[in-house]
Amino acid sequence: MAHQDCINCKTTYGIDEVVYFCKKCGDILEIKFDPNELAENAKAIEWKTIPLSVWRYRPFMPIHESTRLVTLGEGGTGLHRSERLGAELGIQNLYIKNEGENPTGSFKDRGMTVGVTKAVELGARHVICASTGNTSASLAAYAARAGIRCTVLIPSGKIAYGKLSQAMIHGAKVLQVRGNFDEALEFVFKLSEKHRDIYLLNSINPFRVEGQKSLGYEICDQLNYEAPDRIIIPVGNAGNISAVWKGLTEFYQLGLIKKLPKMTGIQAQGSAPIAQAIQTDSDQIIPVQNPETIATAIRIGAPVSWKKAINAIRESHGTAEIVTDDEILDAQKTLARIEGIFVEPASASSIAGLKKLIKKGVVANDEKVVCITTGHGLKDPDTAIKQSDEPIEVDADIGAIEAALGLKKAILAR
Ligand code: AN7
Repeated sequence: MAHQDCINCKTTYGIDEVVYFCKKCGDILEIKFDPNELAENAKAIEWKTIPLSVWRYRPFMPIHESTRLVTLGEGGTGLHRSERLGAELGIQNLYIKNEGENPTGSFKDRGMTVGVTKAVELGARHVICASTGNTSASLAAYAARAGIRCTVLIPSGKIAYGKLSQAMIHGAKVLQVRGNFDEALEFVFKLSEKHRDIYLLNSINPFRVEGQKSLGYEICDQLNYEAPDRIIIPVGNAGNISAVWKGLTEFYQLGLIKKLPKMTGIQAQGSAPIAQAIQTDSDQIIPVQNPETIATAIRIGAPVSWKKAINAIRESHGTAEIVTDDEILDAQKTLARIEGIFVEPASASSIAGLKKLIKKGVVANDEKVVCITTGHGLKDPDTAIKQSDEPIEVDADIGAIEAALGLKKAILAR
């Protein structure tokens, strides 16, 4: 069976042990499978019959066979060939992996279906997370599905309304902490240590990472087991880029893909400690005290999975880029207008990052690139409305409508 290993000192913990940080050195944990076991499990996958989804890869998930799954049908999101956007940006082979197509509208559902399934398996009746929005929306939905209690802590300041409405309607207890995300996260760590009956489901939870690794598997599956040259991902707490890399390396070790893509992380200016560490070739991050960006989902100053992310980027010979709010908004609008894909600002950072990297000559025009868009545009309708033309109010009269559209007056047949 798989086990939980400390990413630093390699201390091992059992798969059914409730432990969030290494008891020896305090670092975060990851699930490790014995490579032979993974190869054996791969044989159990019904590749031909089970559709694309997180649970297609059930034998690669650290969940007991008899466990009932808490699922809403996650994964299996579209990988959209984007010729028009590619032409606009100057590359030939561009794909958008649109994670907004998940049940609650973000990639978080991949991790939550596994995380909440594990929570129930462990007997938890109360789950908690801190969130910039999407994690709380997803956890609230899966907790409702499982019939267990849910508490979410969100930072003060602007929270995208779509996300907040989801956490609220699913019946989570929503606390808005007078502080930023990083502070809210510290509180949920403390609460779950102090009250052992509350199960922690932030992205340091390695079972969530296992669910999210399916995003890496799925991209390869959709490209016929030919990995792309590069995968570009918005980075906040850095759980996702780490998870995708884990999935890719597992497929590589199994011989299912022959090469590994360059992992490319994009952060927003004002919240970019990982990109800064990569660009300055540092082995440490300098946390940002008061992170700011219009992309509220990734307004995170002290990413907990930074070590895993830096490792993924360096090992894969990838890179990291920083984009401004204006670049993010411009990319959001372009994607919506050229490809018909509406994503929230944080998600558009992957497109903004790609544009910048092409301009800098880092991304070559013949690379096969997959940009991951992490959350649906309806999550944050305010930002979309602010940068679009307002509806034009007209009289209920054909002439008035024609005038507003700049059409010639209709010539009525006699
Ligand atoms: C749309 O919901 O951290 O690098 O608390 O919602 O894995 O943190 C959200 C993160 C990118 C960054 N895009 O992913 C939360 C939260 C969207 C997001 C990210 C988030 P990570």
